[in-house]
Amino acid sequence: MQPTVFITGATSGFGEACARRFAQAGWSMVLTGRREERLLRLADELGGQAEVLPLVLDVRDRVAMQAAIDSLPAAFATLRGLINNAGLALGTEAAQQCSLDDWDTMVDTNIKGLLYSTRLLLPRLIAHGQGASIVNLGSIAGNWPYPGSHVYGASKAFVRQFSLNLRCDLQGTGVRVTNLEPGLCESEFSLVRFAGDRQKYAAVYADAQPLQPADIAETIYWLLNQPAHINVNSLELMPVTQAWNNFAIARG
Ligand code: NDP
Ligand code: 8X3
Repeated sequence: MQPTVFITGATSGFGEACARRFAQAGWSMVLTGRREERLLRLADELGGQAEVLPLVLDVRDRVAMQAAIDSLPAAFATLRGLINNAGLALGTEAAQQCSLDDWDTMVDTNIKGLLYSTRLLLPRLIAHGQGASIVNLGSIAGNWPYPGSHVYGASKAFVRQFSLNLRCDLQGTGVRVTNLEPGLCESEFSLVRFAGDRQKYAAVYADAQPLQPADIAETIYWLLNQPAHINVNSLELMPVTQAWNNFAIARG
């Protein structure tokens, strides 16, 4: 039987790249996201390589998540992998200028959505036991502060601590947990962050040689294929062109 993986947010960026990488290796997969047309097109495209179950789902909808997961076909009774990838940043304005609605959306998606998929799928990962893996998409924004990161960065700091805490509770089950913490990576992430502004989106990546979604997918594939006795607790990666800058000092 082929190994199985459940990927949240498979309609673009890292999630889509993971779907392609795992399909190439013949893994069975559940792919989720809100944009139905994209999801079905991807499932159709990859369906020749692997067993693909597309689920149109909003990770913020706890009732729908529970219903969909409860109804998973028998082939997904046990899961080898969960890639908690669905997430977003909204805006880069200073905290004192930005919208509470945006903060709600980031908390509901990046924190609560990830909690729902994790809790609802844990029994299936534990049923698989040794070798099962959860990869949570953290970020460098959860490790390092920068202006305009406020709730986005804080949501990723939550994901980091939750990932480490999960490891304690899962000890003895064989289930591994990794918090993956990428830096600048070219995807629709910045299009979403800048509310569809293509100029701002392009400026983020211009001449920067950012990471690419395929780089992240390859890293996640590597993580899920490490020998079963190894747990990579956290893994931070950046493009070579990205580094830290000075502390800021307000003068006058
Ligand atoms: P994309 O915007 O390309 O992809 C985000 C994915 O999340 C989409 O498939 C989107 O699908 C899905 N998603 C968003 N909200 C929801 C929701 N409420 N319910 C279900 N799915 C949802 O961004 P990336 O691929 O770059 O980002 C993936 C993850 O990686 C995010 O958690 C992000 O915070 C993190 N990350 C990104 C970095 C980057 O520089 N790009 C760096 C570090 C971390 P749909 O809209 O169809 O629902
Ligand atoms: C995305 C990376 O640096 O834009 O998580 O916050 S960053």
